[in-house]
Amino acid sequence: MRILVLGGDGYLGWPTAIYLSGQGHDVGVLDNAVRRQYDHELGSGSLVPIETMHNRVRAWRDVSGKIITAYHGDLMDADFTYETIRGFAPDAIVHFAEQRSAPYSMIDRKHAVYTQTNNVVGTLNVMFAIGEIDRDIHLVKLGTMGEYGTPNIDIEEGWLDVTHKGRSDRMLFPKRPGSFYHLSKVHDSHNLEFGCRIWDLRVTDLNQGIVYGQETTETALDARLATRFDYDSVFGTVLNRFAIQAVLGLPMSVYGGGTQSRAVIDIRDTVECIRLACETPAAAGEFRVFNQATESFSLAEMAKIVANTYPGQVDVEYIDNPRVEAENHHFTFVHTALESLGLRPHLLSDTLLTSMFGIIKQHQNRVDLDVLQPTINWRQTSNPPGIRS
Ligand code: NAD
Ligand code: USQ
Repeated sequence: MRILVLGGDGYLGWPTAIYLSGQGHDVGVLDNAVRRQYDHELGSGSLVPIETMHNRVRAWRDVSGKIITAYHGDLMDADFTYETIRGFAPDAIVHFAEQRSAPYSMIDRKHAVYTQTNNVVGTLNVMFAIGEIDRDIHLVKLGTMGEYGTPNIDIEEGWLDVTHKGRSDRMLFPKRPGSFYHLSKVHDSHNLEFGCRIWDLRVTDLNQGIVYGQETTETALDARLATRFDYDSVFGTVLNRFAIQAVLGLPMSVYGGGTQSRAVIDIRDTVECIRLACETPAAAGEFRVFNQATESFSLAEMAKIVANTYPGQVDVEYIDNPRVEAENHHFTFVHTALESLGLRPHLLSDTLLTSMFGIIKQHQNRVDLDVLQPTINWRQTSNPPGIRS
């Protein structure tokens, strides 16, 4: 298949692109490198050194003999988006290209507006391009488990059968997300479901849980193929941060009481889920939703697993929760669709954490301790301090 990976320079987009290429697909990557600009803005950076998008593509050609076509540009630029899609003529588009940090979207008005504009308008441009150029292109869109929030009923895969006052309907599962970023994903989901109804688009919305890990089979082939590894309090995600704190001998920063539960997934399963979704496209007019997560834990349980796996003493520090989120709640979610397509999940208890510790040790001299502390408080409309320029 011809597969265009939007956001192909990011944490997940790059390993996905080389995985799909390694599996025999013709792959293109599109990115505007804005993720690297957020690093400059925040004074942070990837723990593991990463090459530019063009160097990565060259390195992949050297290592595998396969060509990935790179497009540098912004999805907010409709002409560029249309031109790229017309030129590459994909069978499937995998859309990772959004501002994906919840804390970043909560800094202040400017960052909330940027996040929602970038994400919603970028997705609308892709949707219209598919609508005008070729409606058979299957759009595989990254959503997030956080779109659902923490409802007091089990979370289904996108849709809910409801009977109300004697009448029944199949409805989009109600959403109650917890940040302006997560809200942007809900807006995308609604726009895409509408596109399926009016233009017969084929869309798979992948409501992914929190990803952990840094290495896939392909990124491990050559140091130039490494993907980024974020540990700062804005872009670093919880399990990756806990693993880094363990190696540095710092206490793991559990926000609030640690009873919040979250869905998680191993980075090696992310790339496989994308392959499975691409190779079994949604039907014309179908808005298909998969919950792309394999397990869930409370934050305290995650900290305990990291502490038990790390060969040394690790402490936990309970920090006043800078976020507004339910701490005692029901959390059960259905995740059978991808497994029924053939996903064989790696579990958190598997070996990945151990290999992460090795990678972290190798690069621990690059850590800037200042960027580890959380500085963005959900209760404030403006969070200037702590954001370093
Ligand atoms: P990332 O920030 O590392 O990668 C996103 C990439 O998209 C970046 O390289 C960025 O430069 C690019 N991008 C952003 N806006 C763009 C635009 N307007 N035009 C062109 N390129 C643009 O993020 P990631 O962690 O790889 O996440 C990828 C996707 O998966 C996101 O949509 C995110 O919401 C979703 N997701 C991530 C996780 C996670 O734990 N990392 C979990 C669930 C869902
Ligand atoms: N948390 C801590 N300590 C930390 C960092 C976070 O306790 O040091 C807590 C947060 O309060 C939250 C949970 O861990 O309850 C998850 O936080 P996170 O920063 O790891 O993840 P989140 O903000 O939810 O966002 C990440 C990705 C986002 C993706 C989402 C999947 O950045 O792109 O959409 O995970 S999900 O959470 O399922 O919506």
